[in-house]
Amino acid sequence: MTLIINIIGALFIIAIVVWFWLWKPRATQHANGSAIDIIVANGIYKPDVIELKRGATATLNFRRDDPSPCAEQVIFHGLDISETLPIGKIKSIQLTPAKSGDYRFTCQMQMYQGTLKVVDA
Ligand SMILES: [Cu+2]
Repeated sequence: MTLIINIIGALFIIAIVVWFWLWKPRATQHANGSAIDIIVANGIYKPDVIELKRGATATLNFRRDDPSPCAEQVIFHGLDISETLPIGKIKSIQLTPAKSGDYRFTCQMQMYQGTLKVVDA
């Protein structure tokens, strides 16, 4: 009996380690001046890493499926953009990044997190 409990405990610890430290869902999408769809649900932006070309106008189509107030706003840090996302509808945000670099985009509480990678064309 003790052995079984120990095994369950060990599996639990492994699951926690994998979940919090090892498992990093990363889906990079390249916008390249065109439109890109981003789903807002279950605490993550999907995709959460988006590559844009500097100086090119990209359209980010946010679709918020998460009705909780947490997901209501999206803020692009360093780009002076913040928008309110309606539930279940597409919200298009256009941006033309002038400088290359990484820009974070988050909800107002910074629980949703994503990165815009602006690269030189
Ligand atoms: Cu939030």
